[in-house]
Amino acid sequence: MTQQFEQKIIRSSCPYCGVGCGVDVTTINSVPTAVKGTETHPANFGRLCVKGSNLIQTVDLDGRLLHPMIADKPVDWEQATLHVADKFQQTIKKYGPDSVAFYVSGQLLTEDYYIANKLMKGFIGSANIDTNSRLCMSSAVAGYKRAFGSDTVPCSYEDLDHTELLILVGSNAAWTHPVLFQRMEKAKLANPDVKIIVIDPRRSATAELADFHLPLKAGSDVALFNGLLHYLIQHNAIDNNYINAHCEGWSTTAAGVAHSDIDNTALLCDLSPEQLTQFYQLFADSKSSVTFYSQGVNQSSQGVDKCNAIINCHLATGKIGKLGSGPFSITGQPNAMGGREVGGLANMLAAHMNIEDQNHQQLVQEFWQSPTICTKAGAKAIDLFDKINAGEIKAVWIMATNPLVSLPNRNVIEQALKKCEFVVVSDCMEKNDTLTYADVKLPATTWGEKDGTVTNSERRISRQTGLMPAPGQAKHDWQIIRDVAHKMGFASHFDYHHAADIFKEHAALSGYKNGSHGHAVRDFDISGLSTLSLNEYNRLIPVQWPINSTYPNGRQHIFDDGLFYTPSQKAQFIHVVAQLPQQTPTTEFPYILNSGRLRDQWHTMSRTGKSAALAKNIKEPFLFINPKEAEQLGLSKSDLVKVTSPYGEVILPLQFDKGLKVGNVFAPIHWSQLTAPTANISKCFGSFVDPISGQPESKFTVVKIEKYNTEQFIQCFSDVEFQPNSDYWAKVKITSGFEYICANSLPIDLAINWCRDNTDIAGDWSYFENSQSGIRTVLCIKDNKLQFAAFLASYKPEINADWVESLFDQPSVTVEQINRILRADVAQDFLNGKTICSCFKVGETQIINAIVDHNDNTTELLGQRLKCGTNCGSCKSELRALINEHGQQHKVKDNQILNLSASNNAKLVQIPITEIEA
Ligand SMILES: Nc1nc2c(c(=O)[nH]1)N[C@H]1C(S)=C(S)[C@@H](COP(=O)(O)OP(=O)(O)OC[C@H]3O[C@@H](n4cnc5c(=O)[nH]c(N)nc54)[C@H](O)[C@@H]3O)O[C@H]1N2
Ligand SMILES: Nc1nc2c(c(=O)[nH]1)N[C@H]1C(S)=C(S)[C@@H](COP(=O)(O)OP(=O)(O)OC[C@H]3O[C@@H](n4cnc5c(=O)[nH]c(N)nc54)[C@H](O)[C@@H]3O)O[C@H]1N2
Ligand code: SF4
Ligand SMILES: [Mo]
Repeated sequence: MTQQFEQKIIRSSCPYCGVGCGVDVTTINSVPTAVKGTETHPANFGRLCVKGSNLIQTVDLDGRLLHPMIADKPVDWEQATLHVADKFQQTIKKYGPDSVAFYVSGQLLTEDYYIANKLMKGFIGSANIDTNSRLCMSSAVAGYKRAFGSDTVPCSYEDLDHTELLILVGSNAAWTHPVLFQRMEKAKLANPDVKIIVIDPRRSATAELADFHLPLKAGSDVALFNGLLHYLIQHNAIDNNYINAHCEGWSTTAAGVAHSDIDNTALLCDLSPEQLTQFYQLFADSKSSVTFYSQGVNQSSQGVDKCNAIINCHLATGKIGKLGSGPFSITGQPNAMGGREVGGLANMLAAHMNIEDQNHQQLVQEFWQSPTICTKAGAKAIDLFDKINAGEIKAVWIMATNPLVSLPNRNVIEQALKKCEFVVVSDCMEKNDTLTYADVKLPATTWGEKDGTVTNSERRISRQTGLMPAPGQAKHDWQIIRDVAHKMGFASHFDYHHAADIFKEHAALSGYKNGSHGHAVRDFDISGLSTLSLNEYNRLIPVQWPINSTYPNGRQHIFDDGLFYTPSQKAQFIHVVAQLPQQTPTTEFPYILNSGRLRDQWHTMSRTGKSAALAKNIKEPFLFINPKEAEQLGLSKSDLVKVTSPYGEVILPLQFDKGLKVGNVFAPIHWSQLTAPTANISKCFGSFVDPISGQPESKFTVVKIEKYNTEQFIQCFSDVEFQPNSDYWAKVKITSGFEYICANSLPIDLAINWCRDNTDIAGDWSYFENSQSGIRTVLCIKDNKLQFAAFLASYKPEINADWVESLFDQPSVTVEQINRILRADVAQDFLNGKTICSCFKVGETQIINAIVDHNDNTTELLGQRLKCGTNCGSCKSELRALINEHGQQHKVKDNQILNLSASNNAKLVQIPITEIEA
């Protein structure tokens, strides 16, 4: 019998960030084998970043949850959904609708999200449905709503191509929105007059592209933008016509910044008056500007005010609703926007309607024909878990998020989940920190299997498409919710057979009683998509909302007519007052801990953690500290430190980062109980939230830092996964196994026993002590195949993982290779240092050599020589940083003037020839 061979190219979208890139996936017999960016998708025009490029490595079934489970025993779907429905109904009957809650995710598709919200708000009758987007963009939503009367993102990616001035505030787009970042880079290359400013207390990878970086004091953004407004007023850079025609609240807001002069602002922001003037003058002089903001703005106890301080400056200069201008909140998750559209937050109704507006309540109930409708806001994320702790919420259903790792104050969340009478978790993975506390585990499909739509940061709706069948008994989230709704007695209202049925209903609701003759009274109107056939839905071309009879093909510049969605149709200036973050450093906790993302990992690593390629750049968590500060503390690179806040503690290796302000440290968010149990940074953050949005202050907590003493570091490579007995350990994937980095003070005289006891691998074990390097090596070989290798030393051995991995990949190893590993004698080809370019595996040492030896002082020259940065381009910021650090601008022959800053406006500094290296 000949085997059928079916190759297809299926169009979908990337499941990671809010850029929302289109992907073309090649499948062979329904197995995805290759991925490339969709040339025609307006979000990426064919580009993908390193995460998108490595998607294929993440679709295996390792670790997947494939059966519904009750109390850790597999059950069938009938039992599982009946049990969930019964428990929820009993709880509601006994304690009322507000005794139950859903905690969902911006990583659900719009269809999943829509019916979860419908079930809770229209049928259970509570608004206790909140989402991890609360931690992500709820401040941005509240900021827009205060200013525009609606949650409308006024910008498009095309604005980035046409702006004169791009201001990135609290955004590390080089790592977090890489494809957009490359678009910014391209715009600057095309027009060198374009200025880019990065506003971030930390010199991030994004700052490498900037004309200048303003390292403001953490949390001082309101003061900075109030200072800008003051400057604009003082320098007659205000658009009075625009203000008079289209805005309200100007006089109070203008009067409110009367004291925000340069000197005061400089003090509040810890910046020099010159730095401020440079920024302010550019804003005043530029005809167009985009302020692109993300978590450095949103994740703050003043997040909403930060947003309005930014929006105020755009309104005051009329820089909104025009090509190349606007306050652009960039969303993180692939479908944070879809969640906003369906009303998936506890303080919203569906289709951007207001939860406390009686007309809207009536309208939604009428449309849903529902027995009830919520009439007040439900519990926002932090309150939701507090209410579980207080015993008010007794049953919770968590979907597509891992709150134990991502919510602040882990100890409190853990306590809540332990206490909660009934915890249901829908996830695609078998294990995560939150699943540990689930009474019921429901196996969900994930990217590659799911079908539906997502909306990206520029309001563009795209299809995510199933590439392969659901594995095991996994079901789509919408199917799981539908089945539970049926069991709760709401079958006729949840009669959906395909995601398209839900989408069309959602689209119809957005247009329901929404103005007449195509003039929508509510911003979110996609009624133009409410009659799609299944075929049209499947072939939906990415389109920006609104989509209605006035804008059948979408609308790019939503406020181009100067009309807003407030009762007066005027935009609102909001008077905001700068405040300090909720905590202040003390003698006990003298440091400010900031947290955020790394280039190659996604959140709690449930997906990116499967990719060996993505583990190459940074493979363990760190506490980044300014080297000067480390010196004062007597700490050296790669020491372990204990970081303690008033809320919890973590143990992390130290890394130096000269780009950190003194007194500030930074740690990535990605590690959990499964990957580095002492490194979950959310333990250190308190439950401080913005009073309006409820978004936690995840960028600021006070901490103390102490050296954590250990005797030895162990770097292990293993065929099998294991739990190292170690004070600290971190795990990453290699192609055929795992790499572990451990540190402990166990008396491991018999290192070989430690390795054997921990892994339980049966094979031939051998041991070697290299007296020269001090590295002790333990090996296990079975049938000539390498099973395990560990390198132990009193310092971090940092053996090149590519080398060991290449040996693991071989069916058998030679005696010479065995001897080499025993001596920890890395083969010559692998002495390249830390991987910088993951696509072509180009190491730091190679890059530095090219810069130093060949004077390759542009990313293009490095790319020509080593190929680095020429595929996805995600590493270009690091290439630029290496050029800045090692490049020999100093190799100047004559007494030349050196421009020490990338900025054309920066002061030129004359360097005497004697200080210049030969
Ligand atoms: N590689 C990768 N990309 C991602 C994600 C991921 O996990 N990995 N996650 C996605 C998601 S959900 C999100 S929300 C986005 C987040 O995208 P970003 O917001 O760009 O990323 P973060 O690293 O969280 O934080 C951005 C910056 O805020 C700065 N910051 C801290 N405090 C302040 C402050 O007071 N003021 C200012 N101005 N800046 C401050 C930090 O130093 C940091 O550099 O990324 C998305 N993209
Ligand atoms: N200190 C600190 N904390 C933060 C942040 C920070 O910057 N600093 N950032 C915050 C932000 S912006 C965000 S967005 C959050 C992110 O934090 P989380 O949302 O908690 O993190 P994820 O790892 O994305 O969790 C997604 C879960 O859904 C599962 N999953 C994947 N696909 C599907 C699916 O289709 N269906 C179902 N049911 N499950 C699926 C995955 O296996 C995983 O367990 O973290 C927040 N926490
Ligand atoms: S920028 Fe990268 S992670 Fe974001 S959608 Fe595009 S490919 Fe995916
Ligand atoms: Mo996010």
